[in-house]
Amino acid sequence: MKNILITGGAGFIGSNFINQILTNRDDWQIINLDKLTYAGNLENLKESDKKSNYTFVKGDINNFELVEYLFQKYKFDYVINFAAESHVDRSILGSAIFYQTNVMGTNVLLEVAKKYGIEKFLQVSTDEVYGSLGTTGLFTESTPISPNSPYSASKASADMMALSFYHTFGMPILVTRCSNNYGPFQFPEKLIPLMIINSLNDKKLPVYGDGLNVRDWIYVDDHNRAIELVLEKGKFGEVYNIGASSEMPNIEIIKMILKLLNKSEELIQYVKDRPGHDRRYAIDSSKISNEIGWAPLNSFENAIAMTVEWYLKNQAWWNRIITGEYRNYFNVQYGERLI
Ligand code: NAD
Ligand code: TDX
Repeated sequence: MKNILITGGAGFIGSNFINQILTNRDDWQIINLDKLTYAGNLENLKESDKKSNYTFVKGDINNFELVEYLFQKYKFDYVINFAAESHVDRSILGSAIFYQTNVMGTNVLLEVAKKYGIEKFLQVSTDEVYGSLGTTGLFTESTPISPNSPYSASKASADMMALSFYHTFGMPILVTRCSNNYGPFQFPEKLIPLMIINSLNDKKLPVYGDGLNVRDWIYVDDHNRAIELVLEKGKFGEVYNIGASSEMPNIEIIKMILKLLNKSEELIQYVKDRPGHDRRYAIDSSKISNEIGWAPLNSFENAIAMTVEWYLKNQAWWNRIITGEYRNYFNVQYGERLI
């Protein structure tokens, strides 16, 4: 049995990761440490919570004493750090919390892991640390780091810091840099869920700038399988890019969603561009594919249809987010389990 600290496991990618792992294996004891910011939703973990090898802890990765207490109690073998402020637009409105959580919080996890020892520490980073591409080319692991938003600059700091703990202290650090994810349980501030939900509510679809910014999309389960494999087979001190070679301009995705929902393109509304809006991201995943044997299993065409279907079937889930009711879930379910 391995004891694993997962941080930010009540968010979109982390909750999918936990649900997937606990369905597929029983040799991991998972402790999920999550602050439950606006982006954390314990309803995502309803099924996992029934499992005896899963424990939720409400808390902040910045809380050194709490993190230390958890390391003493559970003697973690692995740490997977998903916890972050993750939305670029919010980082433009206010950057302080991005540095607090993404940089300082990661530092706390690294320092405590250094103090108590750890078998593996995986830092979940992003392709946004590479900055923006022109019309051609791909991000490889040796593309220079050149983040453009307060969000991506904070993620770049965190992953550089994690790598510095490998070089300076010999810690067993792994870093993954993935492209844009989509799938179930994504908070409806991000492009795909926002466009699905607005379409269903016949609300306007705000397209930033000319709608021709390109992102490289990956289904969340493919990202999470890659994380599991990197944890198993990755080389310490190395970075692994993760992407599904699925580049698309935003407007194309929006039109695809409208078509799947049988809604009119008249809902599209071009709005003022995001300041500093990166033009294009595209990932070269040949390293993880050659060295670790990972490849995505889902095509964009199938997985976007599955995702639209999921939001159609789970209107109650996103309605509780829109009304704010999801914030009560912790008090109802977990009040007595606060430490
Ligand atoms: P998310 O915003 O949906 O979830 C973040 C989670 O972290 C939430 O549950 C939140 O409550 C928790 N959290 C925030 N601050 C915390 C703190 N101080 N202490 C403890 N928990 C805290 O994010 P996501 O989309 O699931 O992204 C997860 C990770 O993957 C992030 O590190 C993000 O940078 C990275 N990433 C995301 C994408 C993407 O497309 N969403 C792509 C590549 C990498
Ligand atoms: O209303 C919108 N209209 C719009 O045109 C929103 C929310 C977004 N967009 C555009 C901006 C981007 O070009 O769509 C694209 C995708 O936007 P987001 O969903 O905000 O994602 P992005 O900024 O690309 O960042 C995401 O991918 C990398 C995640 O939020 C990050 O956490 C991850 O690291």
